[in-house]
Amino acid sequence: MPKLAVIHHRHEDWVAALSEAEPRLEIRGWHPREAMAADPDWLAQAEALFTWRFPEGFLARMPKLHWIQNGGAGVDHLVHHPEIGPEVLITRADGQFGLWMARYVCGHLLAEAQRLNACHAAQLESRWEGKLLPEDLSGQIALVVGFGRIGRQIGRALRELGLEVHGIVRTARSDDEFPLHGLADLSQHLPSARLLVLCAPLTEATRGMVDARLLSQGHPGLTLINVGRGDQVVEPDLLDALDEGRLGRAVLDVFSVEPLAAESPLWRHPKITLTPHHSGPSTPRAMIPDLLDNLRRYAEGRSLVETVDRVRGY
Ligand code: OXD
Repeated sequence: MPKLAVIHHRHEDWVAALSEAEPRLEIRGWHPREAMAADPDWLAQAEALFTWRFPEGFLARMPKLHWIQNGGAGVDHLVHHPEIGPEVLITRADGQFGLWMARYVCGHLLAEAQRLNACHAAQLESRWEGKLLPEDLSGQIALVVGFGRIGRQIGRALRELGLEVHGIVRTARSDDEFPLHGLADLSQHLPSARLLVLCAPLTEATRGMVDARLLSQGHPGLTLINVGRGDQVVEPDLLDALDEGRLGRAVLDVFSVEPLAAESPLWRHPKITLTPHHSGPSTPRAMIPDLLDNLRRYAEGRSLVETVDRVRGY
């Protein structure tokens, strides 16, 4: 088993969970704030690091570092990190994100389609609103941008609700389950879509993809749900589109700058629902199976899974 350093704001939870799952592991953890004071001799011998973020200059303390296991799915903060040498392998883990995010997307879509706010308002006034019918989602089109494990699970859940799901990927390809279109054709599909879900990695191709040009193809019946990365949406263009009726509603879980500043106009916009980056919680319980698999592979000299292609960006 490799010596595994854990630099994480919840390092105690991760160290406890990992040691319980694999007692042979030599593991020590520190909060990112304490990392620079961590035992230098131990770190100098450690080959593997589990982290989300580490302090500047920290990797110089790990000259034997061979492998970084990211504590989440997105690796945009690591792929171009100047301190991570090309010899270091990066792996990602998405644990149960597909399930969590499918619940998130369906939950927010259904709240709207079942008119939960209007029902609640009517209830508060003891008003029987016989005409308050739910929206029929059958056959409505959902575009899911990013169709890896997470996107596919969201797609399957939406399909169960009756929607017609199309995946949007880097380049169009055939698939047994869903039509998959290239990102370059997204704007062409937008006019007929009821729902646009973003769950793609942040790369040069997806940065700023939801902008005024794309949204010019939108319409007031379109809902955007972003569980990917905030920088995939140009926030001023989004606000204009909502105000001008080129988008009906936006459900945002991720933002260019997090936590979102109190003065951001997103907080108070009547057509925005905003949540604190909670659509895919990275809990040890959900992630341990992925992490253990790779730890055992590493110990046995086998190739790791969920490795990141740093040129491609994910
Ligand atoms: C992730 C996240 O893991 O956003 O990418 O939490």
